[in-house]
Amino acid sequence: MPSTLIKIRGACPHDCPDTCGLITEVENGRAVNFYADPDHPITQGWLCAKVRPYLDHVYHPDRLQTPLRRFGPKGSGEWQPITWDEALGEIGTRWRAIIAEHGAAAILPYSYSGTLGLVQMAVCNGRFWNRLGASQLEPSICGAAAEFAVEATLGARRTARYEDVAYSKLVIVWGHNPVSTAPHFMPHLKDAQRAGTQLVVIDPRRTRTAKGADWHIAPKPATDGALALGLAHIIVAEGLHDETWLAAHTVGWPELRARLAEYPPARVAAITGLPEADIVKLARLYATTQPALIKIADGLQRHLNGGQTIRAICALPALTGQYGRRGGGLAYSASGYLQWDSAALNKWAECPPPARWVNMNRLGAALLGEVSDPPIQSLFVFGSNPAAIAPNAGQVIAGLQREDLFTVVHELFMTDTAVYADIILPATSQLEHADLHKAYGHTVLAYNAPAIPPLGESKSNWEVMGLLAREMGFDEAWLYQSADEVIEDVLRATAVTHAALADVTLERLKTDGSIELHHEPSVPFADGRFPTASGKVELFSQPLADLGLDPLPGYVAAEDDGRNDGRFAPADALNLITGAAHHFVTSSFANQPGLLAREGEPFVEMHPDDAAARGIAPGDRVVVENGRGWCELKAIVTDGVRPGVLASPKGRWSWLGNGRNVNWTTPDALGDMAGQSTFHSNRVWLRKASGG
Ligand SMILES: Nc1nc2c(c(=O)[nH]1)N[C@H]1C(S)=C(S)[C@@H](COP(=O)(O)OP(=O)(O)OC[C@H]3O[C@@H](n4cnc5c(=O)[nH]c(N)nc54)[C@H](O)[C@@H]3O)O[C@H]1N2
Ligand SMILES: Nc1nc2c(c(=O)[nH]1)N[C@H]1C(S)=C(S)[C@@H](COP(=O)(O)OP(=O)(O)OC[C@H]3O[C@@H](n4cnc5c(=O)[nH]c(N)nc54)[C@H](O)[C@@H]3O)O[C@H]1N2
Ligand code: SF4
Ligand SMILES: [Mo]
Repeated sequence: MPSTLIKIRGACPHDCPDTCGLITEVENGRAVNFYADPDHPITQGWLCAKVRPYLDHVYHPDRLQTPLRRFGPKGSGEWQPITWDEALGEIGTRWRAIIAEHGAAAILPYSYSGTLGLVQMAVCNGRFWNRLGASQLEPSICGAAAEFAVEATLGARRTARYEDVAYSKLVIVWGHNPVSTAPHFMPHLKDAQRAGTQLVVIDPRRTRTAKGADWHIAPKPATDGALALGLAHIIVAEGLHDETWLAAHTVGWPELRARLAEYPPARVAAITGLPEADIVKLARLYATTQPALIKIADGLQRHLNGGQTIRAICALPALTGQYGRRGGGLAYSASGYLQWDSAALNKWAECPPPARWVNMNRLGAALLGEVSDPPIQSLFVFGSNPAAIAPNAGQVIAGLQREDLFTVVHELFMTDTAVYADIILPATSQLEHADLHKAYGHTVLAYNAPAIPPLGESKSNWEVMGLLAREMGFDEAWLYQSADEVIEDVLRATAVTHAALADVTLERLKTDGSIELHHEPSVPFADGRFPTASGKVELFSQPLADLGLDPLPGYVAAEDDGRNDGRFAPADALNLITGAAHHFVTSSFANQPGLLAREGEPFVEMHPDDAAARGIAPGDRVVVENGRGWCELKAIVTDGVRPGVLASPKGRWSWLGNGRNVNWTTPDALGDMAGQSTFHSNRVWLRKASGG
């Protein structure tokens, strides 16, 4: 009998603002073709280099297919396949004993961005763990400070539609690399450039995005706050600001104006390492080329002073009256348009109050005793790979090696983290489970229908939550809904406060695949209303003052000390930046041979002067190190990074490389707002590897 080919529509679950529409063609239960949904308005029929070969990811020979129990010492890699019943029974037995001795707060779930789905991520982060009374994880590894700073200043995260860049005469992409990290913005930007839009990129590294710019400006890392205030200083000194707009739409302008006196061009040049003339030129360009769009993401703020940096940048479109103009303003995130109803996600009303919050950036320290009373006795990891992606990896791994820590990892692959588990549970891929996706770059909602049956005995996150709930004897119906019932439940609850969802039903999502939600006004803040307490742009923020933070945008020189224990000469320190790799999404896909080949072996970029001073030649093996740890990389010598700066992409798996990746050096100190990670405030020293 001839087999039939069926087409299933889905959505990309990965941590990327584009949330593309996908089509999987299935024959006899096996996915045979995979490509972009031509009808999805953002995707426009093409996928990025990472996800195009997705079937190699789904059918990777290393996919975990059964639950495993460790039988050798922790991390020894000795595993015995067990049944789901055995795995769940063992988890239940261990947890009941831990709860009896320490309380459920001794159990910590750790998850982040393996998938961004409503069901498999948002609801799985909430319901079961809240019912259990487990510790809560503070989700601060990515963009917490920027989210906090933008909301404090503008009231909400809203962003222009990608295609509206056609109206921009000037675009400043500031500490963001959309060629790699928001690829579907790029064709719109390229079209605008062809029509005459000028592009400025501000980044210490000449990224793929910077290579396509009219002007690449490379400041010293973490000095962007001073740069923004310096630009503001010049704009005001030259009378290029919009006094009328400021008077009508902001609070705190007089106070900010007084502060700007502290940022004359000469001082800003000294702080940023940029020529004074460039700062003046950029200020004039920004203030006189309108509409002018500033586009940021999260890499820029992964510094000790990241929150204030974003506050200072947010002030610029206010100063020039660019908020609310099509083609102007700030492009950051669309997340503020649609926030899932928290009660429906979390079911707080029927759960014990939150036990306590553990900052995910402090995982190593938390496991090693920083969190006590009760100490963390069990860790349940899903949708994240903390041994590879969390800062200060040496501490994280020391924590994971604790013999008395009961660690369960729910994963598709034997990751750096799974290696340290007591029990591993096999997880489904996006092609094997249902979900609903909103995006952080746009407002298209997309349903992901399961295309193929789960591989082997793998199960989805939400299915596992139900099994854990049964094991723990919970009987609330909302722990046992199907994925579709969860979607209906959350959609219904969220529609009460979101008019855009009024006619969105699961049925329609299933038929249409994706639905574009329309918000009024379509240009953010075009109605002149900002959802802050004052209804205006809060240049002065009373809520920040109440938290003991600087209520005005400011710049603080905050540098990591590299935990220098006296072994390293302070004058030789360099700043290591570890942003996105083009072919991986953090550590996802960094085990896929085709993508690994395209990315090449783990490398670090350095300026020729810094290489020469250390006797390093291109291609040499080098050690990047500080008091926290070290890792070995291949030297790329290039003027694409400024002197004093090293760049090495994040996401490498340690056990596929040298046993260590860049996070052995990164700091687990917290930033100035919202417990933010500070990966890029990383002071390191560089030397040729012995024998390299
Ligand atoms: N291909 C790919 N795409 C991804 C990811 C990935 O790993 N790979 N990760 C996803 C995730 S989790 C996120 S949060 C987003 C992040 O998206 P982006 O923020 O665009 O990506 P990053 O590379 O983290 O950071 C952007 C740039 O910030 C620069 N930078 C660092 N410090 C400073 C500074 O002090 N000043 C200035 N001006 N620039 C600085 C870095 O050099 C880098 O080029 O991307 C998502 N998309
Ligand atoms: N040095 C350095 N480190 C960084 C950063 C940096 O800039 N520099 N950036 C940080 C940022 S912005 C982020 S967001 C984090 C991201 O860090 P993570 O959130 O840990 O993201 P990934 O590395 O993609 O790992 C996700 C894991 O989830 C698994 N997974 C995927 N889908 C599912 C599923 O449905 N169920 C289960 N159970 N598992 C699944 C994948 O196999 C993968 O191993 O990394 C941070 N790490
Ligand atoms: S990672 Fe981003 S660009 Fe690539 S397919 Fe997914 S959503 Fe689209
Ligand atoms: Mo992120």
